[in-house]
Amino acid sequence: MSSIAIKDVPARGGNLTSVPPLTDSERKPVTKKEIAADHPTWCPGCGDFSVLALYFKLIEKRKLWHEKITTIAGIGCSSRFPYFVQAHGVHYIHGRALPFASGVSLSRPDLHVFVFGGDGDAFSIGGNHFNHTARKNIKMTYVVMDNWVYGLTKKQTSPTSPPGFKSKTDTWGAVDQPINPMKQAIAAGATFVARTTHTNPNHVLQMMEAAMDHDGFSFIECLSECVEFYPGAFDASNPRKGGAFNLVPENHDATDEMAAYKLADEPFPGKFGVFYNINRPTKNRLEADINAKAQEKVKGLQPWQILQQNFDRMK
Ligand SMILES: Cc1ncc(C[n+]2csc(CCOP(=O)(O)OP(=O)(O)O)c2C)c(N)n1
Ligand code: SF4
Ligand SMILES: [Mg+2]
Repeated sequence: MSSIAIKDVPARGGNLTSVPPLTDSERKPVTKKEIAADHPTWCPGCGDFSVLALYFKLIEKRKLWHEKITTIAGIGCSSRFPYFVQAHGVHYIHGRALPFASGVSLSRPDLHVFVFGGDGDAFSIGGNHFNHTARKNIKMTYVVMDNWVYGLTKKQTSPTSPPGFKSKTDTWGAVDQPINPMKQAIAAGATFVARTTHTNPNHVLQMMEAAMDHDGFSFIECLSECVEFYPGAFDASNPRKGGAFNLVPENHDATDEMAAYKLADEPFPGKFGVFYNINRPTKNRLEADINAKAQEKVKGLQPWQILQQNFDRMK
């Protein structure tokens, strides 16, 4: 992560104070080279590399300006994401990326906030935040890089690990019923719910773009293999490993909640694509409306006069 250095601020000539900045059409779009960190510290072959590469592709394709790129994460291997994007970003507290991102989203309507993280970060310690951010429909895109394991802490059972998975916390094999991220997201109130896998780059990019264009809380479960602690977990979804990558059928009605549940209930490898996509007013818009109405009432008053009025009312 870095703040914008003076050299990055687009300006004509060297005098930043007297020369007007370039207009959007005069500026050169940001390139991957400018925002990619030197060496992501993931293990060679980790699925997270491909998600990062596609995020860069998205930034280039959608011509996002440097100062508009906002990448937020919690803690985990996948959550190291913002370190590798040389733009505004936060590597926040474990499981707390969404509350932080909510604040950014609600206060900066000019940004589209991207949050990246793992299955543990999203559904264990961050489980409650996931549910509440989804139901509030706060505008952002949340990509959960699901590897069915805690990678950073070296192989503990995660909430998405399948029964029987042997880990440091379940040496005889996991016994708990795993979370189904897609069902969880739909039930919590997410208004855009999609599923993809790191082994299909075009599809990941397609899902990220659709999520970014959604006005609300958009959630993507992206299978992302941990080659160190759960190798081969997703082979059954990878045609190159003899598996099957099947798209959501064209006739699927993504506004039909029950149809979305049905897709989410299919056994692995299931389907890939947009399961659920509806329009519901965002918290961003509802709060902006309240603020606009309140401001209309106090039109013409200085901030101190508004404060005085409030104090007077309390007397
Ligand atoms: C409050 C707190 N509790 C526990 C930890 C230890 N911890 C760090 S990452 C992690 C889980 C990471 O798993 P996941 O979110 O699936 O990410 P991955 O590493 O698999 O990408 C845990 C338990 C922590 N850093 N902070
Ligand atoms: S431990 Fe697993 S998730 Fe973490 S960087 Fe290595 S391969 Fe990726
Ligand atoms: Mg994980």
